[in-house]
Amino acid sequence: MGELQQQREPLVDSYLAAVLSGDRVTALVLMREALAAGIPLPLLYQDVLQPALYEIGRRWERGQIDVATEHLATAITRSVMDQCVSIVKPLPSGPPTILATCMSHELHELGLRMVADSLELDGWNVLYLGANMPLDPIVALAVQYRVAGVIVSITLGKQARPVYELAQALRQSPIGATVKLLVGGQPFHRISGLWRQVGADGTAPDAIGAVEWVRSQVPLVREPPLPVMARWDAVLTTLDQNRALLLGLVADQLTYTIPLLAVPPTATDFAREHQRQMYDALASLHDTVQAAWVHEQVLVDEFVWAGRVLTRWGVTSEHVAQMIDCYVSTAQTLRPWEPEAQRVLEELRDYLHHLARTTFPATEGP
Ligand code: B12
Repeated sequence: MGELQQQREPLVDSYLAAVLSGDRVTALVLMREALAAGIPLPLLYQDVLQPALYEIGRRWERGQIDVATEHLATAITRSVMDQCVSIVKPLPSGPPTILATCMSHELHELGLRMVADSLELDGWNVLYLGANMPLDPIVALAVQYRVAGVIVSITLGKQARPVYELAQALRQSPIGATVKLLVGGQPFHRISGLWRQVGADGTAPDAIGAVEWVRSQVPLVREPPLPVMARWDAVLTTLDQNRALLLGLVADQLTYTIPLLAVPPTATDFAREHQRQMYDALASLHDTVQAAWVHEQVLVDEFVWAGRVLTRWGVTSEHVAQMIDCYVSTAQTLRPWEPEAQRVLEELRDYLHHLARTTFPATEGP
């Protein structure tokens, strides 16, 4: 992404300045803005967070920052990663397919997290164990879930030996004939061929490379990512840019298509009851959408906003489905959508209908 390359260095510098001064909010805002500009999270990990962390390591080594500042910057980065992931990550579905771990006494886990997050964004369901894991429980869990792949991250050179032992243990386990072992981390950058010596099936230099490797080497039927979220970014950006126009059009359209909208909120007890139901329904929709897409903030905001307007007008909960149709069809007419965006919006509508059906009790009209 050329644009990111141009922005990369200033972004690394700003991010670094923020985390080194303990400014978590600015660090998060920088990443959120980059995500909103359409830069995929794995690329942000690779081109911004990783260079910033490496630079922190260099400064700490040279005595330019103390250990407390290094810990602070790392803790902020960890939290920024958690929040960014909750913005973009679809909920994994289906059984775990990949186990991600570090070995005993390896405390560096952010690289592993980046790899695991990137795999989950690609639709793989990852059992994430993190730092400092003893060998036996790793193997036991891998066997219990019959995972198709194990990924191990090491940062300290002395961790090569425990990885070798893990490789041997996995080969002798009941999943030994099928499980693939992918290893990575800085020692593998420095020593070419080390991955073979530890008995792994492969290595990759970074999280994006890890996803490519897993795609090509792990032969299994995997659950696809939630259909809408996987391709939602571009559509979301456009909807966001057109928010006022979109919602105005939806409101106009609804006024004609839903007769109840003409009922003033305080006109009858019915209206008040429907107002309450509508509010509950929208609150449920809000929660369910948030749970499903964790962060689908803009989408959720649209519904809450529209919901408030509709509530004031006294709409029944069963009109939520119509609201969804209006929303989607209006969004589709807003601009010459590409076929892919059209499909995404249709999937969104189907998914929201499903949510509406499973979340809201049917209500009687007046
Ligand atoms: C943060 C940090 C810590 C934190 C870690 C916290 C955490 N939750 O992770 C803490 C404070 C615990 C720590 C402790 C130590 N640290 Co430290 N640490 C770092 C620092 C600054 C950043 C690490 C990091 O997150 N890097 C960013 C990630 C994203 O990069 P990455 O791991 O390389 O991952 C990428 C790729 O390698 C690849 N990848 C990684 N894993 C995998 C796995 C697979 C399967 C694949 C395919 C790819 C892959 O993809 C990732 C994303 O692109 C580094 C500096 C550095 N150069 O990394 C020093 C650094 C690694 N630490 C160092 C040292 C010396 C230590 C300590 C020994 C210090 C001490 N005396 O206590 C201890 C050791 C603790 C232990 N037993 O593990 C040295 C290591 C020197 C060496 N060559 O051995 C470094 C390089 C600092 C330095 N310049 O001297 N550290």
